[in-house]
Amino acid sequence: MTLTELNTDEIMTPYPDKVKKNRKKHIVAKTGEAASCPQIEANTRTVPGIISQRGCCYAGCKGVVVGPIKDMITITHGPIGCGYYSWGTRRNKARADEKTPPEHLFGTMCFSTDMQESDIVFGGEKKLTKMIDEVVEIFHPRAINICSTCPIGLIGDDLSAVSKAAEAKHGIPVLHYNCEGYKGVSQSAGHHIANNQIMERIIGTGTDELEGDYIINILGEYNIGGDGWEIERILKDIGYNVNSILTGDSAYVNIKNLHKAHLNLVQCHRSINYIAEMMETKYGTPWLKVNFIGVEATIESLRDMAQCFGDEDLIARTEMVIERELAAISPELERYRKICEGKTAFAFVGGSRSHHYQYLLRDLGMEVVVAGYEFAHRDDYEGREVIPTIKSDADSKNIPELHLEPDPEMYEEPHLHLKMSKGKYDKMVEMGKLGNYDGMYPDMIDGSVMIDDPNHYETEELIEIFHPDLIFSGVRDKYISHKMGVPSKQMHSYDYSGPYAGFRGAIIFAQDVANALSTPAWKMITPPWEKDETGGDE
Ligand code: CFN
Repeated sequence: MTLTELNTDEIMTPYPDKVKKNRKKHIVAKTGEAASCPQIEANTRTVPGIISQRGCCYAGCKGVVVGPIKDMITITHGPIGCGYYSWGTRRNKARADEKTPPEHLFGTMCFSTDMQESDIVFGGEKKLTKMIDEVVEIFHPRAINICSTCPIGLIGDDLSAVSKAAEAKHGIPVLHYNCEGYKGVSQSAGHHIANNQIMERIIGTGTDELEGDYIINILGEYNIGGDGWEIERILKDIGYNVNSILTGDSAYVNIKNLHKAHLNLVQCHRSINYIAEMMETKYGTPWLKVNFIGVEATIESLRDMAQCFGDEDLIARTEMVIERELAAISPELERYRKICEGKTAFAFVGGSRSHHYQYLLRDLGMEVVVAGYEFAHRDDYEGREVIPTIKSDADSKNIPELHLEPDPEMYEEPHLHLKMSKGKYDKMVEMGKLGNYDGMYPDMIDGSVMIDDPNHYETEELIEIFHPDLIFSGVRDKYISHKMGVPSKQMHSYDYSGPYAGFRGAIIFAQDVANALSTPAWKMITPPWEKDETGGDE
């Protein structure tokens, strides 16, 4: 069934009129008739009382963007729960390398000021200062992040003053983020705050001369389950020099030199588009939207990159690596494809994966019939060309933009290292020939549904209507589908599996999906709609 046939009102029946009016704007069905995406309401406040899947501003800043920087100590200034629950759950892996020895790896540790009642009453600045002193004395980090939680904003601790004093005392950068959980409407505000601070305080401060041609950064890749390493493996093989992956397995010492790269790749646009755009303004660094989730998508992204640099050798080497990788994975992929073909799925993830994973599922012959984002903005659904900038976005109102000018000393002619002029590049993007991973709607199949900030109740209703074979979601809604007899894969942390990116990742993903689809246990569960009212089977 498609949502057009169903009529959204039917799902919304139990809602009060006001809620119904609100939620209707967040659901869009794709019909063949609509030439472009109908407007979808996004990045607005969740209706209070609704069990949303969203996280908070602190989660977006600390958990998503700055937490994974492996050689910085990130202190959660707040009650212990915020630090504890954001500790280790995202599976952003990191390891030592020639610039970052093991004693500078802090990603597996959790640092928090553990604010108590008396600190809330009398203020937590002294406690934070003491913690910084201790952390420096014990661990000697290269730099420190301090992330605020809700109560810190409410009691008004002056993080700026504490950080400045600590910098003067210890001689290392101490960055603070006013990312109190309640700011904005979701994680998205936290991404923006983190992007601004990294741009202002870290990028551009490095003086290393990076060696070689084709120097790139991969922005918006967090190395969940090792995704970044698989991407890096492929790119290095082709001949690229990867300066830094932001922020998966990244180090402060590399991020300082981000501006020395020739091209920024943007994997997750939602969490890091701000840095990509600001770097283009300040340093002239061009950026390309890519997607390394899915075999075909990976191939297209690799070809796009080679096109940008325009070097014949690089193009030839790209094709060679593609051919070799395809030969290695195709037989196994085909085996799993036989199990997966024709099956349907839901994809409910944050702000980028619900779109990116549609390519990988399509490689397996599966289609996503309902896709939802927790906190995406309208351009993630509708595409940048439809909505170039949306000034009314809830989080942009709360977060001051950094107004950057080109830096005369560091600004390079855009596309200097690329064979393609800026004009040609822009034209090719416009024609959909490069960086074509923009907006989810164009990639959805006819009769499918896009839903913004889906909640527990709507998830149940949609499962009952569409009967998907598999649901990709997070830990909060995973068990809703399990109880309904539908298997679910965590798309945030991959349920201890991964990597899923690139070529080798596709095989691991295919195996996990095929396993989930073939597990007999799911057939033994009677879904609620097949039970009578007393809870017994009909
Ligand atoms: S790794 Fe990314 S890909 S950064 Fe973002 S929007 Fe989250 S933590 Mo969970 S899986 Fe998710 Fe995206 Fe970008 Fe992850 S879809 S919700 S804030 N996300």
